[in-house]
Amino acid sequence: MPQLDLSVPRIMGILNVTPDSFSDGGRYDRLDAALYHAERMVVSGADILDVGGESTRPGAQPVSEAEELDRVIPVIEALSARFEKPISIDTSKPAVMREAVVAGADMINDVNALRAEGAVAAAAEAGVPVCLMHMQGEPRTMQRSPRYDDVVTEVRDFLLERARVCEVAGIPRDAIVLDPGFGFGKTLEHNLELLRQLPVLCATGYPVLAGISRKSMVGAITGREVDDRLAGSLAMALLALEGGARILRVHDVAETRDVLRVWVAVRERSVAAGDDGKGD
Ligand code: 8Y4
Repeated sequence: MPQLDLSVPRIMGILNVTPDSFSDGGRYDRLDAALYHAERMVVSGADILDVGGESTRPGAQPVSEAEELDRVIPVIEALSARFEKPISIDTSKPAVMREAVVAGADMINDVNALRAEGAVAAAAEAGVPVCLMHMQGEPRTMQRSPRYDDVVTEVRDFLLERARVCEVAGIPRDAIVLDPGFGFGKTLEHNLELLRQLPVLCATGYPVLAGISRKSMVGAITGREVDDRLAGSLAMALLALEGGARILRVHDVAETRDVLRVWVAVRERSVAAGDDGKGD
């Protein structure tokens, strides 16, 4: 990864720029709220800021290209002017990928693994790293009846196939991150098996991103509503680190940073060596 050194695991902070998040006011209100939240995450130790303008929650409605651009571009411009941190753009739309990178995005995070027409070419031309995520079905209907013969093999083979397509299009091998897509067309059992077998995905040689924070799998295990899933999410984050995850996509940056510090101290012995774990 040219932009991002993954010799230690990194924290990706989630920055949703959707009308339901932070603010129901006008555009400046929304920009202001997003910048405030981004600053909190940077101070808390986020290594990457993941900006998303389309809700990908189960059952969510799609948003138009114009609306998505309108939401994310001003935020990316402001973030890249204010902070040194790499910015990723959470989108499946080629035009949003292109414009986001022009505005200052350093990475493309696509829950659709660049399957939209023109997305692989847009990412290759943009020249930034990509995160390819596995999803069965589409957000509106994916949780109705997820089925696999062998979830780990199917997810891995899908991701390797997408990585191959990217490499053929000219995206360097070291600019590709894989993600099993927790909660995207998966039952609790599928999610748990993917977490248990995360080393199988890591054995591909590509860095692996895990997005678990506050998701329904945490709710199903703990019986907690979405705002009370911090402890469960942190436990899952630690398990993902143990399984080899190199990027954690999270809401709660400060708390996850402490989990990462603990993991680094135990597994990499680098606290006494003066590494503060912030990676800078
Ligand atoms: C509460 C809040 C409960 C949010 C659920 C959610 C991933 C992702 C999402 C992921 C990558 C989400 C954009 C779903 N999840 N990108 N995006 N990996 N790479 N739901 O797992 O956070 S959105």
